[in-house]
Amino acid sequence: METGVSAHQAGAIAAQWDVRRLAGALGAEIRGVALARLDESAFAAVQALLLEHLVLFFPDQHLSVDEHVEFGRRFGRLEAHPNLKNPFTPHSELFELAATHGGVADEWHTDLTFRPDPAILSVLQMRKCPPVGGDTMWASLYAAYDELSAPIRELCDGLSALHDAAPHNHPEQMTIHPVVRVHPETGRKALYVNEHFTRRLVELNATESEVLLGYLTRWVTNPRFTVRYRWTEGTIAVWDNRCTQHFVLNDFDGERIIQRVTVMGDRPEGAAPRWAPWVRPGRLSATSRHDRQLAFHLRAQQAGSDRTE
Ligand SMILES: O=C(O)CCC(=O)C(=O)O
Ligand SMILES: [Fe+2]
Repeated sequence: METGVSAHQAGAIAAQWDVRRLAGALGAEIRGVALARLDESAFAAVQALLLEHLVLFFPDQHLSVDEHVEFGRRFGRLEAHPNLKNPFTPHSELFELAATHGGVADEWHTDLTFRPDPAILSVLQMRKCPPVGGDTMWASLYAAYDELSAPIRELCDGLSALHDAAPHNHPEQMTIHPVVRVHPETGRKALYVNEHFTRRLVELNATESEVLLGYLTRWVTNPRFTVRYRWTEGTIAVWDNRCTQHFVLNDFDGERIIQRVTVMGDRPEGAAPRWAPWVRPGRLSATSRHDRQLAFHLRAQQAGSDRTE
C-alpha cells in the first residue's frame, strides 16, 4: 500500500492509540480513534497495524452506512458479493447478514477463494448482537504455515489446490491457487487452504488429497493460531483476507446482524507447482468419480489456453 506516509509517521500516530493485542497469533483491539474522521497518516497507521495484527477491532464506532462504505473505499475498490444478493441498502457493495438461530458462516474459510482473485480484505460492522454467543474466530495462516514441520512445509510449497463455490450452490465456479501463498506486502508465507472452499490438492491422487487436505484444514484451526472475538454493537472489524481464515460460532438465539464491505481481490502468488497435476492412469473404475471434478477443470483450463494462444 503506497500512501506517501512514512512508517515512522504511521508508528507515531498508532502510539497515541490504545492498541491491545488479543492473542499470541493475531488480533488487536484499538480504542481512541474515530474511523469516520481519519486523515491520511492516521489511515496509514491503520493499514500498518492491519499488516502487523491481521485482524483489527474498533469498538464503539457506530458508523452510518455511508461512512462504512466510505471507510472501506479507502482500502481499494469495493465489490458486491458475487453469489449473495443484498436487498437491504442502496449501496450494492454493502451486504448484510442477518441470522436468528445460526444460519451463519460456521465453517472455517477465507472469503471467496473459489475465485481467481479472492477479496483482499473486508470491513465489517456489528449492528445487532444476540444476548449471548455468535462470537467470530480468526486464524493466522502465517502461524499455521510457520509451525508445520520442515518436510510438510516443503511438500506444501510445491502444491496447488482446487477451490470451488459448492457451498454457494455454484460448484462450477472453480479455480486453482497455490497451497502456500506469499503475501504481496509482507512477503510472508501463508497456508492457503480452507475447509469451506478447498476441494482437492491438484498434484496428489484423490485419497492422498483427502488425507493431507483434511489434515491441513484441521491444523489451521489449532486454537494456538486463533483469536476469538466477543462483539458489541457498533464495533468495526477489518481483516486481511490474504493471510487469515474466520469462523462464526453457531451458538446463539436472538438476532445477530452484521454489515460488510469487501475490497476487490488480487491473484494469490506462490511458487509454481513442483509436479504436474494428477491424472488418473489406466482404465476407468468406480473410484474415477473422485477425479472427475479435477479432470473437468483441467480440461476446461486447457481448452481456454488453446483458445488464447
Ligand atoms: O458474521 C461474522 O462475524 C462474519 C461472517 C463472515 O464470514 C463474513 O462476513 O465473511
Ligand atoms: Fe466470511
